[in-house]
Amino acid sequence: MKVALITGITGQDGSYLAELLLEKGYEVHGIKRRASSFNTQRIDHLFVDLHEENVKFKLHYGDLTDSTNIIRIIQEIQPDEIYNLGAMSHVKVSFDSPEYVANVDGIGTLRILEAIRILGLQKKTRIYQASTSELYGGLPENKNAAGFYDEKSPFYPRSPYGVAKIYAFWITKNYREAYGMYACNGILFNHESPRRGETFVTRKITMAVAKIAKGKQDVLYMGNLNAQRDWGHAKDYVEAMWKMLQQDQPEDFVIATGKTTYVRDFITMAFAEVGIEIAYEGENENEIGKVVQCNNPEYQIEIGKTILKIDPEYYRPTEVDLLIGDPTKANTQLNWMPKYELPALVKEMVASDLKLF
Ligand code: NDP
Ligand code: GDR
Repeated sequence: MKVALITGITGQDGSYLAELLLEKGYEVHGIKRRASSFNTQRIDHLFVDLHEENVKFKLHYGDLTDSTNIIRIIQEIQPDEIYNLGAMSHVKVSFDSPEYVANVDGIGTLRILEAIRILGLQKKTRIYQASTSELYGGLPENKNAAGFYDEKSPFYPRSPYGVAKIYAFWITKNYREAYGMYACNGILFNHESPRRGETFVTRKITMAVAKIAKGKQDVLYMGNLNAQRDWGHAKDYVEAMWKMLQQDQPEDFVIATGKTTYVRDFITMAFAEVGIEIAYEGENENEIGKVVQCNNPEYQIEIGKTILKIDPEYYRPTEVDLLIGDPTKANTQLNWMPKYELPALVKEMVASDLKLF
């Protein structure tokens, strides 16, 4: 039986990955942070009584800022695979706490790699590093000839988060080359789900759609509606993470859908799920969205009501305008294909939030 350790197991991806690995017969360990209130909602359904025999799912208290604790946990578990998903993952928040982000998202990765080296596990333990399309920074001139970002495109990060993750990318590559470790970077483009954190743009929108439809929220305040993202489903993306660690040789892969969508179009699609059509008026911070029609008799929304406004508070000091990835290498070498299209993802997220509220 293979043993896996997941940092960031309480997050969106960690929860789907834990489910996938348990299904595949792995013994799954996860690192969770001590918090003053429960932070395990996404994985509560996986818990088993530790007094039972053959327990295959176990959590350990820890933090990526604490080397001794990381070394002890890895020594105790002797994992075959480590998935380093733990991170302060919010791009806008990284401008507010840049030093912390460097410590967790950058040096945290080094701590894992060093733990493997100190414990002499470089031939046994395979490592997945959660890299990101934020490394590209969305510079148009850095796209390939076909208009996509791929494994060869230059990096130009545009936030403290992106800069911390670029350190993690290169230190992972360096340890692979210097010490022969099986260590891979998955350069994942945005991926979402009903379990997406509530302050990321897609989930913020689908929650607001559900609340506005049910009369529990008046207005959705947004930042830059003109950003474009390549959005996939987290369930598809965790499968790619696992596949990356099952190859003969460790390599880095772009995981994306190859399609990009404006934030404003995601909003339109999400409101359409509850039968609300909106029209946009104005430009940038003067912009508002008004109800044009509501063809769902279940929801009593007044025609002409303003339900969307811009709040410049949500703008970033430096923005990544457009992301679109080329997943050809993953398609061919990993035999990885996304099963979800964006309309199905939007439908699932809105339906889930309607149930929640
Ligand atoms: P989430 O924000 O949902 O989860 C982050 C996880 O990291 C949580 O379990 C969180 O714990 C944990 N964490 C935060 N700080 C620390 C710390 N100091 N020590 C240990 N653990 C910590 O992120 P996602 O699941 O969406 O993303 C997973 C990884 O993939 C992240 O590294 C992210 O940067 C990266 N990524 C994500 C993409 C996406 O579109 N989702 C795209 C590309 C990369 P807690 O629950 O206690 O906060
Ligand atoms: P991103 O995701 O920064 O791409 O990072 P996010 O959903 O936060 O933003 C996407 C785009 O939407 C614009 N936007 C808003 N964003 C938020 N959060 N809130 C708003 O109100 C809002 N209005 C407009 C943003 O400006 C941006 O352009 C995510 C994270 O999961 C990272 O950890 C990961 O590495 C990358 O995706 C790939």
